[in-house]
Amino acid sequence: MAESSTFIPYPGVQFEEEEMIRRSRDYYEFMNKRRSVRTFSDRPVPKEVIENILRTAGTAPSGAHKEPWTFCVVQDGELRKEVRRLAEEEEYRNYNGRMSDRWLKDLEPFGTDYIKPFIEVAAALIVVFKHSYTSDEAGKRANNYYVNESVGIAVGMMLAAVHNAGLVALTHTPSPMNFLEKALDRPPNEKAYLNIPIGYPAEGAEVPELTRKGPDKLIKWY
Ligand code: IYR
Repeated sequence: MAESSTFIPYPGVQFEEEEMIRRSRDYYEFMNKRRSVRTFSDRPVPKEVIENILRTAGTAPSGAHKEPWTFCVVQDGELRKEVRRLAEEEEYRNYNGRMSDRWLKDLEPFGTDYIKPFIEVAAALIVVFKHSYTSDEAGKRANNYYVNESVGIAVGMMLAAVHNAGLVALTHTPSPMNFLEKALDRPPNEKAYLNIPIGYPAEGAEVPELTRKGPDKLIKWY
């Protein structure tokens, strides 16, 4: 919406109840097949596909429609090598002292460690930045609202779009993540939020066996 409060008719979609039931079930069953994958193929993905996935993320709602996000697509080999080096440096310290024993135990079923080949291998690395504030044209600071919520929703929609394209992703959280701001030369209002390799899964990729909360645990009706 522009500065003014112009309203237009909602141009949305509607379905008959029967179709609504079918579509909602089909979509759940489809999304229930999404998994985080840690081993990627280096097979390239068309630029148009990446762009469509990120445009989908950009349809997310945000506080006061400030759209407080930037999605950086990193494909350059040298830059990815550097990002991997910096990420592994932090992760090494995480796995060797910074994470508690309990945390390490909780991660055991997932087989993660500080070595992160996917940063270099996957078709693209999507580094998501949140805008803690925005600078307007005059260089004046403007506020953003509910930034974490907004960017989290956008990333969720991005993950659904990746799955819809038949690709896989991993929400990687090197911590601290500020090395990404420097490596990608982002402006001071942008803070790294998530590092998300996307692409084809490696041949024979495996994922940990897990179950999801059923509706009785997931939902409380009042
Ligand atoms: N950031 C580390 C550790 C890690 C933490 C959680 I919580 C995970 O669900 C998975 C990994 C890493 O990416 O290896």
